[in-house]
Amino acid sequence: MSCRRGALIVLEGVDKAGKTTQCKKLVRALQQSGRPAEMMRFPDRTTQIGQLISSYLEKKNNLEDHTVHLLFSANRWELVPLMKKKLEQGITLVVDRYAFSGVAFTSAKPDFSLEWCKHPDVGLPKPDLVMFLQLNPSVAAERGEFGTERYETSTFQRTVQQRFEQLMKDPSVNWKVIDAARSIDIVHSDIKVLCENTINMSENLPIGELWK
Ligand code: ADP
Ligand code: 2DT
Repeated sequence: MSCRRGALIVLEGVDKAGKTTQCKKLVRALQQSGRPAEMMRFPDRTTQIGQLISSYLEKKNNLEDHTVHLLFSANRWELVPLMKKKLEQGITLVVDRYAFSGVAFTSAKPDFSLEWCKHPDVGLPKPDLVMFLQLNPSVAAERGEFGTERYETSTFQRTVQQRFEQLMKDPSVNWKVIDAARSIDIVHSDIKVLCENTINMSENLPIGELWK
């Protein structure tokens, strides 16, 4: 078996920055160039924990704020064995949101510190690359109305953006900021180059541990 592992690549950013569009396009491009790649997203709403989270986001149930934070984290931990298996098989994982969204969204609520929010995710597989799709809220607004899910308001999203900016000051994470106001194709070509370099650089390195 080949000892070259796949890369763990995460896309983050506020609502409508283009994360889902770019994840799908990136996976297709990597596959077409002969590199095994799969997409994942968090929250993964298909598991039992994911279903609880999904009905919370749809405002069908109410959960206490600490509790839902821990559920989001548990939803990542429950997928860690599968993620590690795929990475070890040489599959690159392109992930739509990860622990950074977890921290940015909960810490945008009153009385939650960044430190408290990070704790449950300490030790998760560390992404080899985290791309932050940067988009001004006024440009995001032109991409359509907010939906009806929890957190989908411009005031909350502005605070989330500030929390992401705090997280991006951490040099232990390989952050790259991408200007997401450009066309889908131009953003994609930037992302693809960054990913190909990351896949080549990380294939012989062990998978790291986040925030440890
Ligand atoms: P996110 O996953 O970050 O919420 P999406 O990928 O779902 O964002 O994109 C939100 C909307 O914006 C979609 O209608 C999508 O087609 C559109 N969109 C995505 N990227 C761009 C872009 N670079 N320029 C213009 N519209 C875009
Ligand atoms: P989408 O399914 O549209 O991406 O929205 N969130 C996400 C959290 O509050 N904590 C987390 O750990 C994660 C991964 C961001 C999902 C919503 O859930 C928020 C928006």
